[in-house]
Amino acid sequence: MSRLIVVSNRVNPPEKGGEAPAGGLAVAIAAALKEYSGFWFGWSGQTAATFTGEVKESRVDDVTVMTVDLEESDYQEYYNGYANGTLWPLFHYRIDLTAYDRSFGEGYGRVNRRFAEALAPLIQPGDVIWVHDYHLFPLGWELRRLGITNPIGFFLHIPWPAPQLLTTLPRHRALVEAMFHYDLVGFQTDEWLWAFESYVLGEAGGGWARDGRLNAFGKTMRAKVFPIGLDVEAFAELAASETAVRTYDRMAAHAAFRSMVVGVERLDYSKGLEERLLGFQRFLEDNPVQRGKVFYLQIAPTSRGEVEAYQDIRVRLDALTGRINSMYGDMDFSPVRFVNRNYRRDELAGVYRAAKVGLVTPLRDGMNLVAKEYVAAQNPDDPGVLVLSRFAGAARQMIEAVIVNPFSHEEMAEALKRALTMERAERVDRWQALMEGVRRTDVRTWRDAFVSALKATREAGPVSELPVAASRGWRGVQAFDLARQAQIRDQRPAVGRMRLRDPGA
Ligand code: GDG
Repeated sequence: MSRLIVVSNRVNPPEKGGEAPAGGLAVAIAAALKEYSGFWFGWSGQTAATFTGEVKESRVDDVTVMTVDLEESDYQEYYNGYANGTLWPLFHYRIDLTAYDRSFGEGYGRVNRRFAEALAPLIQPGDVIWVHDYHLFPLGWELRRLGITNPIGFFLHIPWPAPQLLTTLPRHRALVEAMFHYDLVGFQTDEWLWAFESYVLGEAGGGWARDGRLNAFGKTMRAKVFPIGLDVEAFAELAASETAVRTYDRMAAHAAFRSMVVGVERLDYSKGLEERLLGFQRFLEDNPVQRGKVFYLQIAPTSRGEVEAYQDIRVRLDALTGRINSMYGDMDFSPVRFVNRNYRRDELAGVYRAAKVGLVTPLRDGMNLVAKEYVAAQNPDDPGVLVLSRFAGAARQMIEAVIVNPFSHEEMAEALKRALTMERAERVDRWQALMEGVRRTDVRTWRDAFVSALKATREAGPVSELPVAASRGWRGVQAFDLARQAQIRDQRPAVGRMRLRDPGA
């Protein structure tokens, strides 16, 4: 069996029930690597005075990891700079927060070269390489420059922006050209794939080959959708653990007769925390009868605290929380609890289960694993309700959630009311449909689909036929847009078509 080499910026497999903050990416990759031979390569999280390229090998929770340290300037320019100061906001549709600084771009290119130089000697014939996320767009190109001919795939965990946004980025063409040095590029949803294809066709003058691959910059690659999922079994184990049960009991006892609404995410402007608080405030305003009966717990550990835009949100959220609590609180009760700290995953499972509503309302999100975790943690006989933003990739799959527009305080307030007053029969029906989807598209399905598509793309050989000329240019994009929209409409069952029991039946 060929080895699988996973490459991502940070290499941080979550330790069992560990305290370490685990992003969705880390959780998903660790689960994927446990069943394949191979290793996980990337940055150690440490900085050194100068870059040595020395690779350190270790084993964490059954996963072999190979790491390199970076220089302090690498960390500032590549990680805090280009990756999290430029690409993250731009790819989450926040050009107002996007920093365009030449040194960031240079640091980004340098680190990708360094990664490639440190990784190339570890690659053997037959290895399959899987690169993850926006920190490493040019890595495939750099590996090719060093003569690596193995299959290389790339998966983007975050959204791909519409061409109108991407073209604001200096050297956007080079970024897209880099994607054509991979054999396969995966996106979370059809929406992000569609945005990518629009750029390729409209801006880069590319087209489709007859076998469905994309052709541009004199190269051919395949782009496809692979929605990421949960490690459902591991999560079920966590949810049944002693700590989860203890946390559940503690939360349930503490809530007493009140209903708990929960939100869990890294403190990030893309997650819509301010809009969520305003939506909750509106809910209390519009529903006096609910005041004192509901409280909202937001768990939001600090993330990327050295990037300016991240320091600002904390201050604004504290102020907003204080305002709502002073308006709607009582001597012995605060309607909002905002906790800026990290919890263990097994504790989170208990908290999810104790919450009547899981409020997952990002302004833009590649997928969102919290939505899936919330569903997986529920009691099948008396499940809570998932309120989900239409702008999370997860909303393309989880249509049985209560779907909201997080920019509308009214819609958020109505969704909360609906979720908190929903009859048990409807909650059970919705949950069953959601859970079936969470199980069907778990992390194993995602990993196996990606790895086998990567191997198949390589086996398909070079494309001998010319691109389909008619699809080129902006005229082609317009025709393509219409065709794609029709396709999406046909594929997505309308929420109204969902078969639910009559309330109260
Ligand atoms: C990126 C994309 C995509 C949160 N607080 C704590 C904690 N978490 C864990 C959650 C969940 C993970 O972090 C967050 O995953 P998400 O998917 O929601 O979001 P991102 O971190 O932005 O992940 C995203 C994902 O990659 C995978 O492709 O879905 O769209 O942005 O697992 O439980 N974990 C612990 N303590 C906390 O306080 N231990």
